This record gives sequence, structure tokens and C-alpha cells, in this order.
Amino acid sequence: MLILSILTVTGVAMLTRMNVSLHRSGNVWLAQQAYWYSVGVENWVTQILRLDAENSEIDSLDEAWATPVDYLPIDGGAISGRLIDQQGLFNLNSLMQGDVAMQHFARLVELVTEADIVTANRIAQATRDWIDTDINVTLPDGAEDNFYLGQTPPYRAANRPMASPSELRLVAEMTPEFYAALAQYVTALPAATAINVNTAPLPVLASLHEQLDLGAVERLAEIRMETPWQSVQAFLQEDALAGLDINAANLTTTSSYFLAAGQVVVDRGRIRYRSLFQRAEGGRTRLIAHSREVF
Ligand SMILES: [Ca+2]
Ligand SMILES: [Ca+2]
Repeated sequence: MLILSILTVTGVAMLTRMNVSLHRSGNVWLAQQAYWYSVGVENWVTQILRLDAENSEIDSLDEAWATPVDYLPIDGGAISGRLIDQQGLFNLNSLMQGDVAMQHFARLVELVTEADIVTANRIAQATRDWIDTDINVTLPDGAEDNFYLGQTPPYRAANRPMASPSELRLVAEMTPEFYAALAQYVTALPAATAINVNTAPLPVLASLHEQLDLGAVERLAEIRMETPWQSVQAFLQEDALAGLDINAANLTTTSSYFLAAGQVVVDRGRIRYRSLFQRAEGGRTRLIAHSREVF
């Protein structure tokens, strides 16, 4: 009788273990399926961007690539996501281009955070110091190692281009609140880039000149929904920009960098993906960075 009980208990324990292991391999299998779907998304995006380059001279929000996919049903789940033109955003690594880029960034900080213009300028100067290779503080308010080594815990400036815009969180004067407000408007690309006026969100457009505000650029956004600008020259001829003397060198109407961001759900297999693409002249598109997280 005792032996039988022990056997039963052992049997139950074994069954329980088997169940857990079956369950686990089920989840792994589902996560793998979600992973392969996200690889499929990347292949699909590569083709969409190549086709777009073959069929259009400019990049604007009325094009096929810019339409979000809210819900694409697949076996056991769904895919969702969108492509975000990274040249519509402020590329932090463009700060090395000089004072015009610095002014754009300071104004963007002022427009979307609670920071006053003095603090916004400090953030712009400190961000440039974070990226530039030297250890000379940008005057009057930059920050290099001397500042960061005095923090708790101490750390050093990167002194190289940002690999991710999240590095901005480490820069002098940046707060979690400022960063949360800025995050959707900034990026960190492998090279300096011009801002695409056809895809830039309103605060990025407004940051192009100190006399612009969100109200002024709303009208511009309406115009571009009807007729995207075919050239930077055409953009600068808009009435709202008359007499502002905006520097054309930092602007463009085409883009080379796009981020695909979204999620794949296959039953209990859930993956969030972020995939950065670079499109070359002629349309050849390659994946240059990606991350996936199970959620
Ligand atoms: Ca296009
Ligand atoms: Ca530096």
C-alpha cells in the first residue's frame, strides 16, 4: 500500500514536470514563430522601400510605406507596426554639423519640454560635447568629463556619435521628464543627416526657426498633406516662411533611414521588434540594426 502511494506520488510529480516542460517547449515554439514573422516583416519592408524609391522622387507621408499596419491577422495571432522616417526626426549625431543644427535642437528642446531657453541651450551644448571627440567644453554651458566625474556614480562623456538616442538620458541637464517628452522626436543615425520637411512632426518643423511656433507649422502640415514639397526650394517659398532666411543646407525632401517598429503575436509567443533600414541611392535597402524583445 505504501509502495503504491509512493509510486503514485512519483508518477504525479513526473507528469507535472512533463507538463511544465511541454508547456515550455510550446512557448519557445510560439516565440520562434513570432521571431520568424518579424524576419518576414524586415524582408517585406526592404521591398517596400526599394519599390518606393523606384516609383517616387521624394518621401512624404502620403506614400504606401507611411501607412501603419494596425492589425494584420496571421495563424494564431497578428502583426502590427509602422515605418517611421528617421530623417523626419532630429538626428542627435547631426549636432556635429555646426551651429545651425545646435539651434534646431535647442529650439526643439524648448518646444516640447518644460525647459526654458537657457536650459535648452545648455542641453544642446552638452549633447554636442557628449558626441564630439575632444574634451573641451563648448562655451558657455557645455559639459565634458569634469562634470560627469562629479556625479554619483561618476561616469565619462562618450566622445563619439550616439549609438542610441537613449544616451541622451546621461547628458548634463537632461531629466527623465525632458527625455520622455523628447524621445519621439529624436534619433541617432550612423551619419549626420538633413531633416525631411515632408515627414517631420510639427515640433521638428517649428524648430527650424525661432519665429515659427506650433500654430504656424500647422498650416504647413495641411499644405504638405495635399501637396508634398518636391524640393527644399519649394518648401522655403511657402508664405509662412517668407523672410525667415532658413538655412536650406540642413533640409531635404528625401530620406535614407527608416525605422520599422511594432509587434508580432502568435498565441503566447509575443515579440516587439525595432528594425533600422538604410536605403541607398537607387533604392537598394539594407537592414543596419535591429532589436527584438519578448513581452
Ligand atoms: Ca518616396
Ligand atoms: Ca566631447
